[in-house]
Parts: sequence; C-alpha cells; structure tokens
Amino acid sequence: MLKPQTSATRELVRLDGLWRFALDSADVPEPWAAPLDTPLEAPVPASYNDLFTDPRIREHVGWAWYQRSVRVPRGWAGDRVIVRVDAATHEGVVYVDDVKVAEHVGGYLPFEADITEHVTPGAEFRLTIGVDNELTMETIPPGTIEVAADGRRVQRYFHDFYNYAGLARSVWLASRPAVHVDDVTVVTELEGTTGIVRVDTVVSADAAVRATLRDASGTVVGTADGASATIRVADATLWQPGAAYLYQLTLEALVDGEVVDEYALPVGIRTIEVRGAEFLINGEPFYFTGFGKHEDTAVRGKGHDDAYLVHDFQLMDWIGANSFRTAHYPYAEEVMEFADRHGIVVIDETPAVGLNLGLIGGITGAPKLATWSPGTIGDAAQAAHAQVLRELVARDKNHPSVVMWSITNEPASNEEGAREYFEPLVQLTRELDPSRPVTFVNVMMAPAGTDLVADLFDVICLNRYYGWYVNTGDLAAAEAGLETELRAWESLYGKPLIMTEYGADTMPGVHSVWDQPWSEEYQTAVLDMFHRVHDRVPALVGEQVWNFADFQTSAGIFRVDGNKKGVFTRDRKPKAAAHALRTRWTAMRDRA
Ligand code: BDP
Repeated sequence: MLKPQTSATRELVRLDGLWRFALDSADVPEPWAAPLDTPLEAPVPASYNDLFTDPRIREHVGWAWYQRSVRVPRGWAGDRVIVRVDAATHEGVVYVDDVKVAEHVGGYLPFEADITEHVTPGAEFRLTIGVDNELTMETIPPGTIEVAADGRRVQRYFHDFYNYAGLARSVWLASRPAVHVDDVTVVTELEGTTGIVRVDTVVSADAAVRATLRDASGTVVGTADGASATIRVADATLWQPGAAYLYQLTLEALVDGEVVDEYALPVGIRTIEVRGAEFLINGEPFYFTGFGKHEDTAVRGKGHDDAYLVHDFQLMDWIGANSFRTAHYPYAEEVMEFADRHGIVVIDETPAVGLNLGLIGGITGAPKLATWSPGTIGDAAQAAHAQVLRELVARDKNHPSVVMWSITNEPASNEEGAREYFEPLVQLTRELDPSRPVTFVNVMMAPAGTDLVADLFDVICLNRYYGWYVNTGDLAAAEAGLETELRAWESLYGKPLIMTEYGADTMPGVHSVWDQPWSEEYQTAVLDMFHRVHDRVPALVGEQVWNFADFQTSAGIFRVDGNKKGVFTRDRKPKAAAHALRTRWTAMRDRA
C-alpha cells in the first residue's frame, strides 16, 4: 500500500488535531452511530494514556473511540476518496457515519479504506475510529488479560515498554484517480559506476506505465516504459551512510496516451551485501554505531512529533551515530523518510517482541511456561507474525535507509519449537524481499550452542547485559564473559555479529568513584568495557547502545518511572555516557 501524497492527480487532507474521545462503555453500544456524548477531547497523533489524569483511562483495557466530522473537498467529484490511518494500536476499526469501512489488526502499520460510495464531495461526514489495546496469545506482540478481584481487566505483557494505545500517528483523507498507480517496488544495483534502478509498478486497471528518474537538481537522467522497467544511471551518485543522495522517480499511469495518475518516490541508489563476516554497503565494510530507540516521549507516549524527530536526529548526529534499530516495532513513516534524506542506516524491526515466556519467571514466582506451544505462542501468533512481515515489507521496501529486516527481538530461541516457528517466517521474509539481509535479535539466555535458529539468518544481532544483569558491578568478570561469548558466536557461525543492545540503567545525578550501578560513571564504564571487547572481535560489525533515551515501562520494582538505560534522559538531556560515546563515535566517523 503506497503512502498517500499530493501530486498532479492526487490531493491530501491531514485530519490531525483534537477529536472527540471516549472509552468504550456498555451504555453506548454503537458509539459511531451518533455524535459522541463526551467531555473529553484527544489529540491525534498521540497515545491517549498519559493525556488525562484519570487512572481508569491510563490503564484502560479494551476499545476507545475517536470521532470528528470531516468535509470532503468539493473538487474531488470523480475521484476515489480514501481514509488512511497510519497506525491504530493494536486493533482499529473505522466507521463513516453508520457504516463500517475498515478493520485492521496490528498496532504499528497503516491501513486504508475506499469510502467513495459513502461520502459526497462538498458534504460532511462523521468519522469514527475505534482502537483496541488488548494483547493476547494471538497478537504480535503477545500478552494476557487478567481479571482482578474487583473485576477490573488488567493487561499483562512480556516486553519492557509501556503499552501505549490510541492514534499515535496521522489520519488522512486522500483523493486518488479511479485508475491509479497501486504499488511500486524499486531495487537498485551497481555495475561499476552505473546505477541500475529496477522498477516494478502495479496499476489498478489496464493502463500503461511511464517511469521518469530525475537527479536531485531535477534533471531527467532516465526514462522507461512498462510496468517492469530498468533505468540505467551513468556515474550514479550513491546513497551513502552519512551522505544521502536521492533521485526522484515519477510514475505515470496512462490511458489512451493521457496521464490519469502520477506518483513520485525518492530513490537512493545503493547496494547491501553480507559477505563472510562483513556487512557491506556499496561494496564497503560498514560498522554500525548508534542505538536501539523507542517512540516515546512524555505526555504524547508513542505519538509522532516532528520536533522530537528533528531533535533526536540532531542528537544522533552530534554523538556520531550512523544508525539505529526500530526497537521494537515499525516506526512512523516520517521517521523512515527522514533517515532516507539524512543518510541514517536503519535496522527495521517487527513488533514481535516478548515471544519469551520464560522471562516472566524469576522472583515473581510465576510459573515458567513453554513459549512455543498451542496454548501459548502457537499457530495464531505465527499467522499474525507473518501478516506483520507482509505489511512491514510492503510499507518499507523502498527506503534506502532500511538495510536489514529484524523479524523478532529476544525470542525464546533456545526452546523446543523455536525452529519450527521461525523457519517459515524467515523464508517468507526472503520471498517478500530478496534484496535485503534478514536478522533476529538473540537474547542472553540463548547463547551460541543452545540457540536453535541463528543459522537461518544472514546476520546475528545480540543483546547483552554483562556488567548489568550479570556480573553486576564486576567489570573484570563481565569483560571476560563477554569476550568468551563473542568468540564462540564468531567461530560457530562465521557471520556478522551486531551488538544491538548493551548498557546500564542510570539515574542522572548519581555519581561514584567506584563501579557503582545506577551512577553516570558506571554507565560510561560498562560501555567502555564493551567497546574494548568489540575492538578485539573482528566479526563484530556494529554497536547500538540500549537505549537512545529513557522510556516509560509498565509499573515494576526494577524500573524507576521507566527504563533508565537512556544515554539521554526522556527529555533528551545528555548523561555523562553521551559525551564518552561522542568521543568514540565521532573519531570513528572521522576515520571512515
Ligand atoms: C532487553 C530488551 C529491551 C529491554 C532491555 C532492558 O530487548 O526491550 O528494555 O532488555 O532490560 O531484554 O533494559
């Protein structure tokens, strides 16, 4: 599904702003059927949880309703009218007046509906969007719902970030010609200095296709006719990490020689290859520096915000980072486009996090459950996971910044059944996109030798907490343990390894001359210890610190108003470790 845009043949209205808002209630069985009778208004885009002071809203489990009236521009007569929801977490339903027009499961990917038959150009309609935040053993990510003694439903989940819900990204009203460009897949290759741009276009009906490629100054560098086209660009300027260059591809659908639709797409010419234990971008070994991030800010929750987008990328540039992972779900498309324009490399991750039921054991006394079984993560979750992969690749396949798919974070890859679960999903990812490597993020409890799936992947990502969850405060033991483990991965697989998480919770302002957990000095010392080991292990081709910034989690005694492993605070102030990272990474950047 293509992102809506304005073009010579398309128009777009952003429906962001304040919407009427109400939690689902037995008193109003059909909230879409009339104007919502509610004192509450909620901004779109934003998660709703932290907006209101009422704890029943913050901890609500189930449906919530957003509603506003929308006028269809009168000039849209003759065109199709589309409603597009960039994300509804975790399930969405859309009504136009009394008619249900769309349903979608999966909280971090877009969906749309053609509402032409239900609206009139020039007239208003009532747009109601329901969002359901429930996580079950059939959803990705998974969760369970418990009923408390007082009858309240309580959502439990196995991942370490708050279950923010709502309309956290934009909602759009779009026009599109009846005969239109429906999809396009762009793959680039290099022959010497010539860029090869392969363009596969899908049109909605019988129409001819014309593709035109322009350079950044607008000069036409190639054209091609047909749904399957190849454009050769002599002396191509490459899309490079830290030096983005984008061509502009314009696709036209033609009927009887007349242009009926136009759709434009930025194109970065670059190649990705895994060779032995190296990760190559444009044929050159690439070393990832940067972070696992989150979409997380105060008040907005996971609500997309262009100011934070710009500021976060500024801080990543300041610190010398060249990459990030979209931990632990697909991010807003604005983020991906920004990375395209600014040459930041992205590991694009699905929301398949928390597929590891053993992790809920420990001192809570909860029984350890088998992760891969019919009653836990079974066929239904696997089908949901496959659907998320289809939608993620469909959405993000044309971003030059995306260099690899991460299909899951920290699954129970050491438990029986893991291979049966993952093998078809890896296969599916390769079919959906043969042009990019596929990875998964391995958890510390499944080291080389006990992990059952790592050989299925091109690159092995590791989250390791030596010096924090193990060898706490003992960095000598931590250093030895880390090196032994990395050497084992290196010799067993001979594939590139990336340290996708390492770090330590840190309260800004806590200081110590000793190796004292939670102090700013200790966070720096843990990172320094990892870096000494990274520099000794050739197969290690990247380091992404956990996390870019502090972020909110569910309530728990291991967290202090959220996870404090940020190198920046939640409001983006640097902790001491930020300066140490800056010294290392800017020096690496200057050498590259
Ligand atoms: C890893 C998870 C990440 C957590 C982190 C932590 O991948 O989501 O936030 O550990 O404990 O297990 O800080």
